[in-house]
Amino acid sequence: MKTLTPDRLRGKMKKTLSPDRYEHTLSVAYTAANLAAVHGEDVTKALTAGMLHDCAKCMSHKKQIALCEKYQVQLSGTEQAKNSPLLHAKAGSVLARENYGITDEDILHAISYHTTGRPHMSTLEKIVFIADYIEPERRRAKKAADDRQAKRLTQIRRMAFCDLDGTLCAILKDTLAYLQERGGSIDPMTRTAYDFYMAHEKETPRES
Ligand code: DGI
Ligand code: FE
Ligand code: FE
Repeated sequence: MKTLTPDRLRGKMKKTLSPDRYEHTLSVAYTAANLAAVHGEDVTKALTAGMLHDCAKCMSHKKQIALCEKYQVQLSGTEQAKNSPLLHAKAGSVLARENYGITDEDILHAISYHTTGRPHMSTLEKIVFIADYIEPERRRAKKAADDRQAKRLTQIRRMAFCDLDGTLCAILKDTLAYLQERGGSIDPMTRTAYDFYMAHEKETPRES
């Protein structure tokens, strides 16, 4: 299968996603492209990953599970739970490969880990994870229940263009605090990613 251009993917996402989710997707793709330009990453890869990061979001839970089973994707307990906010990342990565012809492993990993993060993320993975959190539509268009309502959004948006690891720490910290406040089950990968980047930040203090 031929790899589709971001332009073709945009048309496909418009057809498969809800209007709000499509707007969010465009915002993530363009935010990721800007972050890529600043941080020396491939802009087209960032656009592609951003365009596809939520491609499975509007599929039923049952179909997402079936897709992951078919391609033997390992799922954690939190990912398998009904109404899991995490499952679409793993299902989306499979869909990107099987339906949209993406073969670039870095793009596929960026989709897989855009919700939880993970230790040792590539620059592209960090960019997609961060773009998903800071995109300009986040506060406006998303349902309150699905929105972490980032307390430090202005600060985090500014930091994203100069310090990817510091931004990851801030987002993971606020996400864990939000989940703890709401009694949400924390996936081991979210916790591991947080511990990894906090330790990493302590080892490499930034100047000023
Ligand atoms: O798909 P989006 O809504 O654009 O955003 P997303 O994929 O980053 O995340 C959706 C939700 O997932 C968000 O409200 C935070 C939540 N989340 C992140 N890590 C965990 C988590 N939820 C649970 N239950 N456990 C986690 O470890
Ligand atoms: Fe998502
Ligand atoms: Fe998203």
